[in-house]
Amino acid sequence: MAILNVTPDSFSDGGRYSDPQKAAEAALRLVDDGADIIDVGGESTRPGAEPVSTDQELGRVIPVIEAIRARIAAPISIDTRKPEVARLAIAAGASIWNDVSALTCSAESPDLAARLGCDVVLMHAQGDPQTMQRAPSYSDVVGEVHDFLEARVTACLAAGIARERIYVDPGIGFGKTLEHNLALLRALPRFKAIAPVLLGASRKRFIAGLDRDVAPTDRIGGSIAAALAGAAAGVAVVRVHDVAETRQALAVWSAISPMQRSQ
Ligand code: HH2
Repeated sequence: MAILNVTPDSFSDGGRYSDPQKAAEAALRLVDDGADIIDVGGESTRPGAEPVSTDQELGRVIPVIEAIRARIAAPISIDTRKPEVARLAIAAGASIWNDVSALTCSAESPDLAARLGCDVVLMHAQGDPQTMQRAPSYSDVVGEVHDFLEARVTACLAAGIARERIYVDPGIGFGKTLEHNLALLRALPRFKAIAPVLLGASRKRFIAGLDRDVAPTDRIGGSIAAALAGAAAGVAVVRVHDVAETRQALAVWSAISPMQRSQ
């Protein structure tokens, strides 16, 4: 899954694709690089980010989704917490609702997703983007994230979302310290028992916490290491900025890995 943020303030690629045609060209390049899904986001969820209104978010993402849909057949996902944005994005051609609030932002979200018949990504976050990194705290981070995701899957099934449409995501960097992130990355196989897993570790701060404190664009090596760890743990989808580099690393790793070769 390739990240395409149409925001002025995303932590890594903010401000690059305000023009819909430029965004569609970027999506074409990402597909050429080997992306299977394009994830379009119109609201930054980096720590401390300001929320945007529904109209602002719609104004950013809908023209971009229309422009991509006109040129590319790859599935498009919409990264939003807002049901109205998801509804109109899916009408414009998206088929996946990627929600960092796991469809909890609005009580109507699960019913709407069931009616839309889209795939859903349910991500765990502690707190909201503005405050989540102030003092993340858990008594058992893996157990609490696991139980939250399991409960959200149960709620989504009850709302009528088909099981095969549901993905879960431990939410690396969303209300988590370095130690929390590492514990979750080590526990990925446990989450697979709930639903297929999506992992979003690309260019995130925990990478700088393990090496030198470099800028997001200089975190590609660490991002690839996390993607490979995810693949080894059997995650279904990796959400990344650096598609060509990640694809190459996965191709080499899967050619060498005995587990992959025997499949
Ligand atoms: N991370 C970000 C945004 N959306 N969705 C899922 N499912 N999983 C993630 O880990 C995830 C996500 C944050 O990264 P990014 O989109 O690169 O930055 P920003 O929120 O600043 O736009």
